[in-house]
Amino acid sequence: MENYSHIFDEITSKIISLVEESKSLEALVEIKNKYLSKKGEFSQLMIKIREVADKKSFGEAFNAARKSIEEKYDEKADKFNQELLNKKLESEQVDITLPGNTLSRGVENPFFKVKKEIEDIFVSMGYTVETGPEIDFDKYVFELLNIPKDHPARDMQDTLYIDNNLLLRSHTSSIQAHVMEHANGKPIKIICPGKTYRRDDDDVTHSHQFAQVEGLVIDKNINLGNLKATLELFAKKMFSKDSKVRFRSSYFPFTEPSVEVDVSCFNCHGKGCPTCKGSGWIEILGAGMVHPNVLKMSGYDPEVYSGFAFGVGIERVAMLRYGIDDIRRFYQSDIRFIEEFSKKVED
Ligand code: FA5
Repeated sequence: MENYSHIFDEITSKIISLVEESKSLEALVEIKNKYLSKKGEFSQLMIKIREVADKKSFGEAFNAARKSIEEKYDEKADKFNQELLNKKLESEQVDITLPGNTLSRGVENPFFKVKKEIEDIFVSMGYTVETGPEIDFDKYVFELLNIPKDHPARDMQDTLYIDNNLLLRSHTSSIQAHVMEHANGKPIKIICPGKTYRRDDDDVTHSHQFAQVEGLVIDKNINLGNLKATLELFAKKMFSKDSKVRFRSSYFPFTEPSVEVDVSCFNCHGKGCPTCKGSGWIEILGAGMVHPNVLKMSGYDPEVYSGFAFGVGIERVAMLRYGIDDIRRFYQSDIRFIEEFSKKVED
């Protein structure tokens, strides 16, 4: 077995001392290109293998020399890389004790807060939540609710018509009509929140676009007492434990009897104050027993089934609940209003 290491000794120690003396990563790379690349001076020595007898020993000597160069090279390259990293870390140092940028927390608009609270109260009483189309057919908004064409009650709920038959719904009672149509004469216990539209002049308590929550219960033996107990419970949960409700007779074509419902003033508890304009009561919704014609039109036998319905304005409830003086504040996107409201909630 021949020993060929002498062929590589000189160049190996030359390259190793160049590597040791190199002052930068770039200089190191230059050495690599010059000696160790495919065409490099060191790599080219391999060609001599053609001339030697013991090719195995030659290859081993070549590889041993190459290994010792590479070890030195890697050691030096690691040293340069570590120096670079240290420099970078020093220049990019972050003071983790500095205070961070604070993000201001969003606050829920009182409208959505109250909508959710109303839903929660009725869901806890076993109601399910239904929705319906905001653009609806005349049939559902009026006719199935016992308001035929040319009925004077249409004047109170004038709205935007897309054509003779299609319109922006003026109340959420239209959702009742949809649900009853698909219930196949079975009992119903639902609430229906949603946007509504009317040709009303905007003022502090009226908007041309507002929201209501409709309630509808249909079953055997449903009576006005059930309606009163339900709304009383709603008022107690929504406003205050000692809230009372008062029924005043009213008129809606789709209920008989019909009532306007007042809640005892949560501010003065019935004594009379500016909030309730001195009366001790505040009107919050319209309600009544479902009219026999409405039951019949949707396939219920009024001799067997009865029901109650109510419709409450969400903004009006929110205004009473949080002392908001103008309904238009809900739609003006004024951040100061929301901030003011967030203070009230935290108080
Ligand atoms: C109705 O809309 C009936 N559909 C309610 C109903 C349902 C009665 C089921 C019987 C049975 P009314 O027009 O009174 O009724 O409106 C009901 C509530 O919506 C009002 O009490 C009020 O809270 C709110 N509301 C009505 N008009 C406006 C308006 N322009 N802006 C804001 N809220 C309004």
